[in-house]
Amino acid sequence: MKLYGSYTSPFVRHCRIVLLETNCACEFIETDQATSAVRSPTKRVPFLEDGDVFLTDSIAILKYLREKAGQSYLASTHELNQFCMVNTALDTTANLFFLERDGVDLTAYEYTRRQAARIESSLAELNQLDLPLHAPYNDVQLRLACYLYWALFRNRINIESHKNLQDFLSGIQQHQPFVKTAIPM
Ligand SMILES: N[C@@H](CCC(=O)N[C@@H](CS)C(=O)NCC(=O)O)C(=O)O
Repeated sequence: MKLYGSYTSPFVRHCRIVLLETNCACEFIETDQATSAVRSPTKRVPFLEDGDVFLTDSIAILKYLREKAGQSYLASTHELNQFCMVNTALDTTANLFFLERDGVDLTAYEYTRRQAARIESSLAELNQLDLPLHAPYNDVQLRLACYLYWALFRNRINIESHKNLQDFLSGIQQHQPFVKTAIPM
């Protein structure tokens, strides 16, 4: 099995955490944007190869890895909805990050202002979740931690007024699979 990705991507990190949690043997192949543009129709990382299986989105990859290990994945509608909310905030934050890096003034358009507002309202809602302070963590919580860590690393969000999120993030920074997949400094 081969996982293609970068060490900074929060989507890839979630897959790497699950590989560690499930003790699944997998080669990690560091992949830049030029390579993913050629190798994957989505032109993004992560993507995964396992014999005849070729998966091009972290959500499918996570389902594949959890099921291979006999574990459940986003089993309830409620959990799936929470996952979607975290993922929407992550996707939106990543889009604005790439747009700003390409020189777009994010305050100049109704669309980008609405994206920024979506991030703030999602963070406020996520701060209301019942979040654990130690393992075990489910895939909603792992996704949330990968998102918060990356968005803080990229200076895209401020969670000073969200104490629940801060405490959750402090706790998960003791979880070995999370520690071992930290963005290299
Ligand atoms: N929905 C995808 C999102 C993956 C994604 O956005 N990956 C980013 C890296 S963080 C990427 O490869 N972006 C390159 C681009 O958009 O050109 C997933 O969950 O795998």
